[in-house]
Amino acid sequence: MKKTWWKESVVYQIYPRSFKDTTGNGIGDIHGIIEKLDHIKSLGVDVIWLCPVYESPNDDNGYDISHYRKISDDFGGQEAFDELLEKTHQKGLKLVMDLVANHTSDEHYWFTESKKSKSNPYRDYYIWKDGQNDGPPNNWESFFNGSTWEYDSTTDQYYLHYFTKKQPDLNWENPKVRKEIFDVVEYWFKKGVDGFRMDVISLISKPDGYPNSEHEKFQETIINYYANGPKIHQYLHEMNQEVLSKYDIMTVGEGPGIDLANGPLYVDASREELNMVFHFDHMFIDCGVGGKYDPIPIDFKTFKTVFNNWDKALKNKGWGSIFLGSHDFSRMVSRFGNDQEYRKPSAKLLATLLLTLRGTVYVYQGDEIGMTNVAYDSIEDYNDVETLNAWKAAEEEGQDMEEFLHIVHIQSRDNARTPMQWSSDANAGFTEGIPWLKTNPNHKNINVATQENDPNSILNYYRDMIAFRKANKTFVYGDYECLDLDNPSIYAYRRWDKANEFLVLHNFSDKKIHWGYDLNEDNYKVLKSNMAQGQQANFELEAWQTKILKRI
Ligand code: TEU
Repeated sequence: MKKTWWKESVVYQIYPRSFKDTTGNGIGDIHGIIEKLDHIKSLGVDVIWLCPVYESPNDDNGYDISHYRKISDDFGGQEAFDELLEKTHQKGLKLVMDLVANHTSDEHYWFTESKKSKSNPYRDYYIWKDGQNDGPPNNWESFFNGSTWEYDSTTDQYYLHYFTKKQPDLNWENPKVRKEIFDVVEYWFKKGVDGFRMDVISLISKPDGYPNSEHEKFQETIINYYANGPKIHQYLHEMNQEVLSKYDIMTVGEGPGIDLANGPLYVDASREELNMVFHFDHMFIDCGVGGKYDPIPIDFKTFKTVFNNWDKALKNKGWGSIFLGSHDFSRMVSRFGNDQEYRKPSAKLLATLLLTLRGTVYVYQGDEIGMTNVAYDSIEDYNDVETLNAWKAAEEEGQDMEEFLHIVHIQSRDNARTPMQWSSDANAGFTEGIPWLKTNPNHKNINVATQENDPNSILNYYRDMIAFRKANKTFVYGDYECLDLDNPSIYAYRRWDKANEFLVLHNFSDKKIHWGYDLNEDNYKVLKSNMAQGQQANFELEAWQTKILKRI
């Protein structure tokens, strides 16, 4: 396995809108990130990934870009960005941006031109089709509810949008579009940016003929029609050859429909496409037949199996990404841990899981202090377009809306977008104005300032665990094997290389357990745990205890 900086990196993901506001307008900004660079550096991470900061009408909070080369004034504009890039590098950190190239904003110049006439030079930058029987070209549904087709009377045609109607999909078939995007990528590399996270990159190649979906489950429509289209690997290889391979940068492609079978194709180094991908196998684990807003309990064995299968699929073929949260999902401690009685140990347990698996580790802002989901009393307090559209659809279907509000509490993307909790002050020290999204009331207890001075805080545990991973490369490159897969409460695995062998035990339950596996506990020594050790046997675990043991 070839060693590289990005394989050994821990990446810190920032959702700029919610990170730190320095102007008092209630919206986080780039100067806020600059102000908090010491916090980021103090974690021991290597790379910052910034969610989109480009000019955007913000229909989907920046995932609808109206200018790929302009930094939004809401965030401080180009000057602020240049300063951030410089200061990030001065601190020995790298900066990765978000490339949203499956679609643009409908306010992007290419689209406003494209709309004008069938003969406009930008017409083929997007996907325009005639309707069928007085309706859209086919029965496809968008990620955020409703048809993927929007009618435009100017030319009496429909355009495709997998997300909102303000996010028209680009036509990657058109070589001019590909060239434009490659140029954008190169533009930022020349400025010194260290890589890209590529938004829904799995969706850029559309299926031949745009056939109707014959599947009822949305997830199946994604897999069978939207994702991994016939030319996806051709396009990515082309991007690699045209730009990516010429710079020492990192790439991580995000996308629905990336699975065990096709995942390795994206990241197999010999194919020269991307470095890593984010798959969603563990993130959609609680989606019922009706999708995300029809949640089902997480099956623990399935959860473990996802990590096992991916490690195996990528072994010797590519490199993985390890993450448990992002701006698109509820908070990891609320989802995979216990955010009530066991919030502190379970947040630390999940940190240990992240930092002891094979793959590049991604930590989402706020997870380093164990931020939790929020539960606003009214839908009025929610902002996320996915949540609001799901709400509208549920209303139209006549669902019990009190019950649906409860589902929103569990699943809304806004759970991860509440302002970063810096202190117990008003608005968590995030803004001196009115925050664009209400602060979680628990910021009085859960915040950076309080945890800073507590040696046993989640924050200090992250610092310690990140340093531990860096000091023990076995956790980066070493082999991985899961033990006792059927155990309903314990996630146990070995990590080893020629020099070392470690055993990691996590108790994902509210009960004390003595792990009765056929291994001699005396052959191990406990190196780390998320709680103080009393007179415990090596394989004994309190509720939500995690232990890293070394084979002696
Ligand atoms: O997300 C892609 C994606 O698959 C999401 O729509 C996901 O299904 C959903 O968020 C789960 O709740 C990316 C971005 O991360 C997301 O923020 C954007 O809204 C989306 O693409 C469109 O650009």
